[in-house]
Amino acid sequence: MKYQNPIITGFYPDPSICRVGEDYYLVNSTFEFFPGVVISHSRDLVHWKQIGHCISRNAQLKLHEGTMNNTGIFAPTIRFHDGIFYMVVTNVSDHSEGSGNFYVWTKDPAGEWSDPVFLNTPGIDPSFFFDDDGKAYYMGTGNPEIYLREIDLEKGELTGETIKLWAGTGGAYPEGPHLYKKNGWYYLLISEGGTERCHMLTMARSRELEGPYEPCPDNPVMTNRSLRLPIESVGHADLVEDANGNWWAVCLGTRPFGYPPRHNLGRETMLVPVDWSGEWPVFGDHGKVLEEFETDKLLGAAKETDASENSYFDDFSSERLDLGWNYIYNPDWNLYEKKAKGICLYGNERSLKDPEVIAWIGRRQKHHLSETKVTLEFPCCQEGEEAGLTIFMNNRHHYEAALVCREGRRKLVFKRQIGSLEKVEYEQDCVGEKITLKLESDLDFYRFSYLNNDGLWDKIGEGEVQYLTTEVGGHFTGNYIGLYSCGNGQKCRSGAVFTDFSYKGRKTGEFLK
Ligand code: 6LW
Repeated sequence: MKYQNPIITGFYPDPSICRVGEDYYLVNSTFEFFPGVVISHSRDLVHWKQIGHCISRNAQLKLHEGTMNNTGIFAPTIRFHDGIFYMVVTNVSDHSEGSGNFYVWTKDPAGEWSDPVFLNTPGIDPSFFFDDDGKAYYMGTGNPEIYLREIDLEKGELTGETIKLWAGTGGAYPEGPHLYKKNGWYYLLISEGGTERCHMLTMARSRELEGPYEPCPDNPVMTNRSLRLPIESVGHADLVEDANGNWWAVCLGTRPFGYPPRHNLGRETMLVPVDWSGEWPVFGDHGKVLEEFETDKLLGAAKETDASENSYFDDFSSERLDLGWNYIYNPDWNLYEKKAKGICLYGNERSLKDPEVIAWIGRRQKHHLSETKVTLEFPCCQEGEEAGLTIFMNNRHHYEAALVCREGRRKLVFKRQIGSLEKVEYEQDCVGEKITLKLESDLDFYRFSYLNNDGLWDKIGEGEVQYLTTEVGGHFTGNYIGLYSCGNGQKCRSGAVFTDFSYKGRKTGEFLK
């Protein structure tokens, strides 16, 4: 059977996985977006369905406003032990309140998770390890060594001394540690080289938990660096043994295009077959991660697939927002009102270019080739107030079609922000309060249009994809398709009601044929 990578497309980085019987659970980091830490479920490792978030309440997490795409929720680890799921993670910020390493736990991964238990310990990329003797350990990135400390999960306290395990093979940023026990050996898996093009996985093992750890003679055990494969930057992996005794790794990777290569969908989740019949695991195709793997080890055909993968429609009639929608930073619930069919956004005094809480909901762009439509109703009569559809990497890199009140008139505009450059490229009086907008994407352009009175799409502008890529304007995240409203200096007087949101995505390969 063949399967295709990524198994989860779009901005789903730093995957961590655990198995409970025939069920697999996978978590991804979420940075400044809320709710925090996506959790997905699968029965066959290839088809995943989001079942919730480990952080769904404002009280669990304080996201600090400021620089986007590189603060907030970094790499989580998920583990299951004695009937309880644990998710341990870092809230990265310059501020002390609510930042640092913490864990949450639950018996029902699709339900609510506990309040955070903070662990006063440095570094990022925390992980838990449960030894056969019942002891639990915390692992994190020191500088440069990966370190280990015993933890008392009942008390929520680190108890043991800090033990330095391994500093890797000499690559930059030894990070993302996970520990596994097999055949009497402790195997330590880490990433090195940084999350960009030199990313790699390395391994070391020891007979004793505390070490000394001897590196694998074949390090790096997995990398796509300098090969120009369709999937690049692979690393930050976690291993899982399936119910039949076969091993698999999930890792992050990117799909760059153009020259020099750039990517706009963020770091995506890949699945890698692992042959661990020998002393050391062999990852993928001789250590490489391919777009397609042929394997006879996969677990039957998928019964449960995520229909939202290729197309999605939301008339916002359900009681709660679908799990795929996110907010920027901790949401201010006063900015949102649920309508019978629609969601109403009340812009605050801020602008789309402010790295702060604004009235914004967004879904990840999951395919290079996509089409999004949404209908917006916005009276828009106070100077400066604005609402629209945006393709959004961060507050400094985004393009949008919007209704804006300028000089007392309602205008349809297309504008772009690239770094500190801002430009309105289209502006036209708009008679009605209601408009249907469309955003199409391919590898070259984001194209915006609106539905005219004759039922035809009128183009209003386009912007290059390359300026909304990680290499140009981003950090650790990928692009979002966002609906927003903002007052640009004063609170909006009118609410912006969005209805009939649709998204369709296509695989790049299919399009290119
Ligand atoms: C994460 C680190 C990494 O903490 O990128 O690729 C960082 N790996 O392990 C942010 O996702």
